[in-house]
Amino acid sequence: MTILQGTEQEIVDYLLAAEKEKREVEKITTSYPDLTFEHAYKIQQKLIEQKEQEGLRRIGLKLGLTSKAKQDMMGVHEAIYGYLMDDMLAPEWEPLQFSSLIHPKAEPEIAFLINEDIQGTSVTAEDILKVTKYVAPAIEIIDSRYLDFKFTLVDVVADNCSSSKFIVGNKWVSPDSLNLKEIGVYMSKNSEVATTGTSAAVLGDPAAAVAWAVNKLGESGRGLKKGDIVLSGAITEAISFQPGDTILAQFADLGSVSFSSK
Ligand code: OOG
Repeated sequence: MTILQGTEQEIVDYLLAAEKEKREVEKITTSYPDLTFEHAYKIQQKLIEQKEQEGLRRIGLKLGLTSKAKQDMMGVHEAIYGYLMDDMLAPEWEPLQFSSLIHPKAEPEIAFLINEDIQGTSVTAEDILKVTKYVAPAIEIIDSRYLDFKFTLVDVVADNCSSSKFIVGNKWVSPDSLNLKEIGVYMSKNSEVATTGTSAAVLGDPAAAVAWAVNKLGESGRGLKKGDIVLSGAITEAISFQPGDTILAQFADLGSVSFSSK
């Protein structure tokens, strides 16, 4: 698994420039068709380190491609993960600046607030629930840096899994008080239902999805830290929006979360 040091840096610069300049770019596998999944995570790591050098802070993890439907669409059998940085957390009460994004889409997800460090390679959903202080309704805004949101698995992993912004609702509840596998969700755009789903779409159980990610991190001696937020993966398809739109995600037992774009 050798990749030229310069190539990694070149790709990181290319992706960060696209994000900062808010423009779509051709996917990296067009120029580097031999990149592997392992390379993609190395590039992602370097991209996150560069963001840290620029003053941003890691505040958690996000999962992607957790639903069977999305995995089938991409022809893969595994979920993916990326990092959440402090500038991605958007408050519910402030309009989201559309002009700061490229071609964003919204997805309803369940957020986990982790209350104890956890690391390992055989972590279970039960272990995750034990270290989760609260779960909360969330909307993730994905904004792939690639042209028309078209990419391969390698491209999307290198691009920190399309991470861009996220909004967490204000109802935080203990995971003991609900059945996380059966939370019905609908998401509306301007008060019309845009999509519906249930939390079981996330690898059968969002806590199992978080356990999957912890086990993946564990393979390279990493884990989750007390205070981390984890977005456990999209429960429905992603919905596009435009300036002026209001998106609301309503979760059974968990309340709602919404944002407006301007
Ligand atoms: C990749 C990220 C998707 C999810 O929850 O499935 C994602 C994409 O851009 O589709 O975050």
